[in-house]
Amino acid sequence: MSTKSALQIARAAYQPKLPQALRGALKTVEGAPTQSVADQEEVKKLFPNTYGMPYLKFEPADGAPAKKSINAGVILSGGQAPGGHNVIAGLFDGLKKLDPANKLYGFILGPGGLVDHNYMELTADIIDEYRNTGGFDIIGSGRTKLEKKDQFDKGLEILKELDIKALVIIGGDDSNTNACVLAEYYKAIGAGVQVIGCPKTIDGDLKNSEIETSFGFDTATKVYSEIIGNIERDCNSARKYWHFIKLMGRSASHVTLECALQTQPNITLIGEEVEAKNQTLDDIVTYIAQAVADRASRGLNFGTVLVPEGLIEFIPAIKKLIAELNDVLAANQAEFDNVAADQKIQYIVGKLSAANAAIFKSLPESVSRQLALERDPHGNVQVSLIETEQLLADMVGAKLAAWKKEGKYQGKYATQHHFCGYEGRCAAPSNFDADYCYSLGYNASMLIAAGKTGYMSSIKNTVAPADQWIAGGIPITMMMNMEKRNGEMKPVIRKALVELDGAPFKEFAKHRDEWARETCFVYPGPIQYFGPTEVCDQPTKTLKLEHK
Ligand code: FBP
Repeated sequence: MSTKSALQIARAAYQPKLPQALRGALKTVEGAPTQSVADQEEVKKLFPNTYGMPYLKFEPADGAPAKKSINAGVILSGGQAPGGHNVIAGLFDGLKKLDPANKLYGFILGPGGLVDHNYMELTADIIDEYRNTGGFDIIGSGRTKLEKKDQFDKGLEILKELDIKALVIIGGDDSNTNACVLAEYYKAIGAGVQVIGCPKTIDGDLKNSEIETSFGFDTATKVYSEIIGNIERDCNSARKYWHFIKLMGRSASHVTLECALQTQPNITLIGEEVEAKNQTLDDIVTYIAQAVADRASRGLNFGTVLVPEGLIEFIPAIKKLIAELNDVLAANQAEFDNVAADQKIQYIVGKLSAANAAIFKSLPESVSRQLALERDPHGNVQVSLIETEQLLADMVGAKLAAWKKEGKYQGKYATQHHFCGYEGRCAAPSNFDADYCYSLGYNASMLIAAGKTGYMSSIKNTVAPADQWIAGGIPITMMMNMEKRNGEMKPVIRKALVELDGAPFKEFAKHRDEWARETCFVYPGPIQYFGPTEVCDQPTKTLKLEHK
């Protein structure tokens, strides 16, 4: 048995809070039938058995709590997010409440575990070791894409063997899209297996009118904000560096925006705004350089810059390049696979339009390789591996040097670079995430008891205290639209990007000029697990502003 820290020992005793409706007997209230967010006809055709189902809400009821004998399986899919263990603990406790004989099986290392029949039974002893801890190490996670019929059939073999009648997939937009396809398939063939999704991702981009936030966003942004605050304090003490800090979040800039609201850095880039303003890389560099020069003119040769991980994909010219790269790779996959490794880049350049080929060649080689060659199994560019913070810091330095020659800038410019990513994904969940995740998991067991499939576990009203949270289920097809993937139109959950007319962005935009000019840093400090509620139990600023 591994040695535990004092915090781990104290934290194990924490009892996560549940919404009122999940604390005893409950009844299921059906709402209006749903429609997909767009492309209704196409989505309906692809999901004839799970399209149009109603919203569900659980309400407290009189009488004895429900009973149901059923074994379930659980999968952790995609990137780690704080609170995953509590989803599993909540699911386990809910299943045992339904019938102490119910069993929960975990599939090892993500969706691949289902296909490869790699599993373990999760018993009370194991679950107790992981309550309120960060990480996904209880069963591990993976990015295998569950999308083919033979994978579904292989999975069904083991589900039948273990007498599993319900599967809970804990994942982001891609994984829940796959959960939905799986639910549809099992329903269509009468497999008798329910599939329920849970909204996970630190990126915060799996949300909509019914899913207020994905779990992990709260804890990860608090960890990053602590680190940024510490850097800001160092920056304001030494007064000699510009710190460029890249923040995780593959596509949307929610993580960066939330951290900016918490720490008030000098400059924050928001990918969605870059795209809306049709900015080039040079526009971004000029914007930062001007802020640096302005502060230097007042003797302030230091500051902090927040850079969202997905920035590069939002620069319109690069977005167009990536779209053409995707089409080129999809159309020529077989031939491309046979091209020698050192010829691949040349091969791609030869297939691109002249405009995109020129942009491609202008990028540093490390960036162009990432864009063209190193995709994850879902076809996503692995932006966490692109050193945008270094690229921007260097380009700003070059611009300032040119301005110095022209006599437009006098100042000192020295930089430091940081990447806040993996250090936040497995942190011990904040009270918010501990409660939210446990509720999501427990709620999933109630959706199973209600016989539902193709639903995502939903907990709403999350800015209120936990006992007032609203538990229920949202049909996953409701979140779908059609998008181009690997050269083909596919049904996928629509990603939630930062809305430029939304309250969090507007709040940031109201203050950013002052934050750039002055030094308005805020130092949030570390997550607190014990103490006054205003210190320990606050949801993110994003959530509060969105639900003001
Ligand atoms: P999910 O969408 O699977 O939750 O992953 C989020 C994320 O942490 C992104 O922010 C990041 O770009 C990516 O995973 C990194 O992936 P990997 O863990 O494979 O390096």
